[in-house]
Amino acid sequence: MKDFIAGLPKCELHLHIEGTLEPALKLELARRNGLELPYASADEVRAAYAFDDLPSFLRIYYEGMQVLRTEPDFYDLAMAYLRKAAEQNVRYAEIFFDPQAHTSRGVPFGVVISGLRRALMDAEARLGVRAQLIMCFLRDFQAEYAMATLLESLPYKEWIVGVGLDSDEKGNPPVKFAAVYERARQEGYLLTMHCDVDQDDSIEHIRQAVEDIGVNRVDHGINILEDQRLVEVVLERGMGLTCCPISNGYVTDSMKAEGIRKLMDLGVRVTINSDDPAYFAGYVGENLEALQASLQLAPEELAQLERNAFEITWLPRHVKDSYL
Ligand code: ES4
Ligand code: ZN
Repeated sequence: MKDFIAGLPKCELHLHIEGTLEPALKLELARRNGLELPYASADEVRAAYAFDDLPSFLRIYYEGMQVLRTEPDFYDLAMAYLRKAAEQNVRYAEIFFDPQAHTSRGVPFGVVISGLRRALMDAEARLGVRAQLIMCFLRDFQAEYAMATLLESLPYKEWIVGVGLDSDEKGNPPVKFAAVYERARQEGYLLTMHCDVDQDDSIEHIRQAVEDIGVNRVDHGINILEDQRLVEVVLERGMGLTCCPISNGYVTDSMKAEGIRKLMDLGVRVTINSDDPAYFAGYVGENLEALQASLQLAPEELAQLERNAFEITWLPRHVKDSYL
């Protein structure tokens, strides 16, 4: 089974590039940028990764990314992920980045996206992994800052396939960003947003994302099972969900494998992804292995999960078809 999963051509649709920052690279970037970290080794960095819910994870995630300063830092970050992806037979990835986590510390938008873009181009040429970028807004910042970031992104529009929404969901519902999403749609961006697992208002947030905002897909979104009517809306539209089993186990008390099973049985286009693999200790291959072990999935079911992912990618139809 391990070999089958390793050989399966994969597609990753829920991956925060800042969440791929491995401890060894974190130390190297700190050294390169003349920053003092309170850790002497990669093991010490990892030992400080103590989180059991979304806010405690996010604190460590934002702290960790402060070593990212220059264009080559962002290049090295993305290139390291894409090398890992190639090793796991990931053929295509849609990669989230959080510009406000950098612009809010004085790193220019252009520095962030130029480094990421250069890595994507090199990875396609050298590793055969294709990827596109999705710009996420931080939902715990004001909507005005998201709108300013959207406007700042417009000169780089050709490098960004869509927008997302992440960070702390508590008290930050989708409709807070209705105007931002409307403008993003007008600019030609495709739309997704996080509706994290087991949040205070998960089902209402999913309803807003699907019905009020009209997103093209939902990140996480497993709680949709609480409302049969919404499940039917998603089925009718052929919408996908980007689920992250190992991440679920950190942010809640379980991987939510049974929920994923139910969604698969209902015919929803569920996909399996890694979220923040450097922090949750599992890239997409490990996520598929963990889910398979929990649900006893057959090879055909694993292949279907990857077909779901290729089917809901934001690639032109003819490119999509070349993967299916
Ligand atoms: C995230 Cl697991 C999760 N949830 C919300 N925002 C995020 N950003 C990075 N990982
Ligand atoms: Zn995420």
